[in-house]
Amino acid sequence: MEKLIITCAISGAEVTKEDNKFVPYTPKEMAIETYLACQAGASIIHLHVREDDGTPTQDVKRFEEVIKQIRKLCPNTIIQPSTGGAVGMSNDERLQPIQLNPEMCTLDCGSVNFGSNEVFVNTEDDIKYFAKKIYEKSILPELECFGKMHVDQVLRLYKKGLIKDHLHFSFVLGMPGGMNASERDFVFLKESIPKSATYSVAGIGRHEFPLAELAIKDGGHVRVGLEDNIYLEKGVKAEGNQDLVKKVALIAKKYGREVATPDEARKILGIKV
Ligand code: KMH
Ligand code: ZN
Repeated sequence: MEKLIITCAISGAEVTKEDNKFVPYTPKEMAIETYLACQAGASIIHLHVREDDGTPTQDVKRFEEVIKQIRKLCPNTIIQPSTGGAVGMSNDERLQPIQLNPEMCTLDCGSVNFGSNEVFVNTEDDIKYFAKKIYEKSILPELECFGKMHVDQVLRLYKKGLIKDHLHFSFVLGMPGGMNASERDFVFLKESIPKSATYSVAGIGRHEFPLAELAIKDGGHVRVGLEDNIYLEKGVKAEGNQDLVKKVALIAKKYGREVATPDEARKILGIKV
């Protein structure tokens, strides 16, 4: 089986230090969390940035500073800035980090209920706009799908040539308001994408590790991190992102999946080294 790409979503935009004190806010904290996660086996860092007080921001200058600090410790890690940002941000605000020409970034492929009274809005026109800007810079988008209709949305735009090869999906499952993370749901999604595509899973909360195990067995890839889940196991908080990455690496070992280095991940995803 192909080597396993582990992505670590170190911070997100919503989770706070009150939820888990290891959630990084400052550039230095982000660099240290990245370093430890990469030492544990992560080859991609899914990156949101924050102000020092934890407020989410898509400010390009803040991304630049965080990436500069990360690069000092992890020169070869794949950095995947979020273009999702936080609910309520404008499209151009969200797109700011692509100005830094990262190798990858996220592309959110549909709207979804978020929390109890918010909607994370990604209309078809928004997706087309993001895709155009991302492909203009030859960045590989990770296609964030919170449900089957988002996969269908990708395939419609792919047929029109607006979303292009290589297709790398991220199935973000188990979020209230999104699609469940059951085995049946997972199978439905992964059987819906073209054979030439790759996928990663991101299980939210208690779904993180069961979903990771399904993907590992199937030859898919995995995202973990404090953005998605703050617990190592029921009632035990992770003491940093590296705890979550280590746990996935152990599951991979159980199934004989080797963990990919950043350059191996680039090869699997068709990113030029
Ligand atoms: N924070 C969410 C509203 C992404 O990074 O592309 C959006 C998100 C998805 O986390
Ligand atoms: Zn994110």
